Amino acid sequence: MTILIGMFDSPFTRRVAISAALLGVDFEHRDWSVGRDFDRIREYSPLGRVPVLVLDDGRALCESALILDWLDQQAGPERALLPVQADARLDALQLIALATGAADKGIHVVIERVFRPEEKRHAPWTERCLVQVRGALAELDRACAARAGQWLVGDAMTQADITVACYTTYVSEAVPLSLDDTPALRAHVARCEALPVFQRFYAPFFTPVPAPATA
Ligand SMILES: N[C@@H](CCC(=O)N[C@@H](CS)C(=O)NCC(=O)O)C(=O)O
Repeated sequence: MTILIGMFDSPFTRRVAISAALLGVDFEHRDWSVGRDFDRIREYSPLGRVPVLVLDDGRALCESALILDWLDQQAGPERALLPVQADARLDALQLIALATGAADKGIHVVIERVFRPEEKRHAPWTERCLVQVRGALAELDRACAARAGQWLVGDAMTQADITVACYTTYVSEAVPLSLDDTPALRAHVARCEALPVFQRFYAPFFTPVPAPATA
């Protein structure tokens, strides 16, 4: 049985779990923390990050974009969550890139808070990251406003909706950051988060405990 390693407060793990469920790919879940279970995770991925998807043949995929691609390959082009048609694919990838950038920069802010003692935090760096997060969210807000009440790309839910929702929820809870300035994005994310599959694979942000590597 395919194994998914990672906690669902990780937006990267979460988008994989939601996508797998939507595509009907079963997995066993290992609810391992990147703090407490760091060494155990590194037995599967040298990066010590989650998600990791361990396939039946023992291969361990260690990047959510790669795992999503594998899931889409299992499902085939008709059911794939990333659109196949060129324009739709580009639109979806652009939204995913913006949401990914927001999550990446949001994580920088979280790391400053969680891993650095207060006297070692560098406020200009945090401010810069927040400008970048807000810029990406504002662009996503415009995209959501243009598609109000609809899925972001085409007539059905795509990976753009899943990733935008998972990553925006993460940023708003973990940074934390209000979505009041991005009401269309907030509404779109709320619509996704209300779906049973999003609720099933959700855990509130859990502050990781930094753990040094043993080797
Ligand atoms: N680009 C990677 C990012 C994975 C990632 O950064 N995961 C976080 C969990 S939210 C992690 O494992 N952090 C621990 C670390 O980097 O040491 C992906 O999409 O899979």
